[in-house]
Amino acid sequence: MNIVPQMPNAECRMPSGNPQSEIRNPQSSGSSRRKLRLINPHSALSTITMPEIIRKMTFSRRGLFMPLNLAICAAVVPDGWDVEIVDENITDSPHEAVADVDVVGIGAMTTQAKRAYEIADQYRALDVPVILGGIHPSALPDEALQHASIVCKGDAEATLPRALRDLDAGQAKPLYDWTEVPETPIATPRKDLLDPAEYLVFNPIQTTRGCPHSCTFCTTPAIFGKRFRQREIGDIIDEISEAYERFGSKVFIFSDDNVAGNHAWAMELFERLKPLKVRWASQCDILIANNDRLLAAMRDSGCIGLILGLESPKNETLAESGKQYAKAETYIERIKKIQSYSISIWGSFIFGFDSDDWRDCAAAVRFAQRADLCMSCYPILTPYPGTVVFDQFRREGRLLTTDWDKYNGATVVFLPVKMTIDQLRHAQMAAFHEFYTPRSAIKRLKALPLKKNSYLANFAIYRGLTYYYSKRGRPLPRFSDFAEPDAEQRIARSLGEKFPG
Ligand code: B12
Ligand code: SF4
Repeated sequence: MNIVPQMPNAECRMPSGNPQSEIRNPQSSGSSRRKLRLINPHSALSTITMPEIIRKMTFSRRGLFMPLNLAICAAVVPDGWDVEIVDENITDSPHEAVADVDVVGIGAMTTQAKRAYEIADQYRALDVPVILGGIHPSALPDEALQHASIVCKGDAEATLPRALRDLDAGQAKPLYDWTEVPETPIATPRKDLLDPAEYLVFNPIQTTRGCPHSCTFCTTPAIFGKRFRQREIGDIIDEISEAYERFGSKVFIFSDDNVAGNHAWAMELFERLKPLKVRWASQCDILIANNDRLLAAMRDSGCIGLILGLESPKNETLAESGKQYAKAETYIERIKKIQSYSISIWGSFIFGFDSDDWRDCAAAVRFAQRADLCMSCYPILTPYPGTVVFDQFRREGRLLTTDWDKYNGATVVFLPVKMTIDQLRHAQMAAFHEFYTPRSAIKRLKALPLKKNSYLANFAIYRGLTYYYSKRGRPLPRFSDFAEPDAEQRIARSLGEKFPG
């Protein structure tokens, strides 16, 4: 896979890969209406393929989140276009390309990129124009253009309608960039094109885009801009009310990076949410703890839980990660403040920064336990294209692979500094194990008030983990393994590797 950006061609790449021919004009298919097929490529992390217990808890839904990106694309196509959405994450077999549409649009996060390119190549071979969009093609448009006729960078609202109109007129360009029309409003998705019975989360609601912070590992500022962009509050309220009327939905996920990044705007949103009497969860930065009025409005609007990107309880690591807007020593106090408003906190930590060894990973777990976090996750640092760490690791020759399937937060794709690759993987699994033991769950969640759903979720994760290790006959990972004289053997055994010699 090519990671060295190339200059885009002045002309569109052709579906057949032949740079001499023209992009097929959709109207040449004969029908007056045109048809767009939108495809969500398969990704292991979007499909529920867990032990039976988790399958039961998720009511046998096959998909985790409905593809909100494609429902938004469908909402912004110009008049004269019919749209269908194909989600490979809920189908029994992989999508087969058929030339029965005028244009195909494919969206991809990095973990979906490889499959997105395979599907795009199949359609190009059938001479069907392909538009690639989403986070990964936006970060590496030159790579994506090797598989597509057109790449849309950033928001579909500001790119897709222009691309389709230009295609119709036979004047399509290879690249459409949302920054050319930056004030285009955030659209309301067409959820009617998808089946609610297929998804665990059918009603994600996006309220904002962009982020002014500069975390070195995060794609958001690079792709969606360093300015918060807020959606029309009336549109958010309408989308929620409609979901309630049509599907009886009362619990929502706000699919944002930082739902209350702009306190004044968030305050207004929460006030307008109060009369709806819904419950919701989202992601946020820890600076909300400075604002008691905001926290009260949040609670009263139905907020039940927030994911906070904490990354590390160590200042040196926070500095390295670019997360310098709050000092580590203020974390506990701020978390307790948010919890005092009956809002549960899920913490997200990242393992593998250059400043960290396994002891720092263990310290993050102890911190999460001390802070009574109801859930937490420990992804391995992943240098996503478009981020500062990607450029740094590439410059330093530390990128081990650009197989995008491996950019999943569970694989080490770069050379760490203070840990071996195996130590880093072992630290991640030890963290999940030790954080989710029933004893740890009881200490964090306490007996009263009974947080039934949190207990169930903690138990399901622990059960999934122990099932995984017992099925493979491997010992459960623990941080104490690192301190044993035969640490290397223990780690290798737990990772399922043969120890040399
Ligand atoms: C909800 C969420 C999840 C959910 C569901 C994800 C899903 N869609 O299946 C869950 C919890 C499962 C999840 C998991 C992960 N996530 Co996540 N997630 C999010 C979050 C917060 C919101 C996603 C969303 O709904 N966005 C709203 C939609 C509308 O935005 P969008 O997809 O970008 O689409 C817009 C444009 O990109 C474009 N577009 C998109 N597709 C197309 C297609 C065409 C044809 C066109 C023209 C345009 C276009 O138009 C859309 C509308 O403007 C984002 C943050 C974010 N800002 O998006 C992170 C984010 C997408 N996740 C991220 C990551 C890293 C992960 C994980 C790898 C984490 C982990 N270690 O496990 C996994 C991987 C999951 C997988 N599928 O492989 C990163 C992605 C980085 C990258 N380069 O891919 C993000 C950006 C977070 C971040 N700030 O870094 N995630
Ligand atoms: S990690 Fe969160 S706070 Fe940091 S830049 Fe990304 S969205 Fe903003």
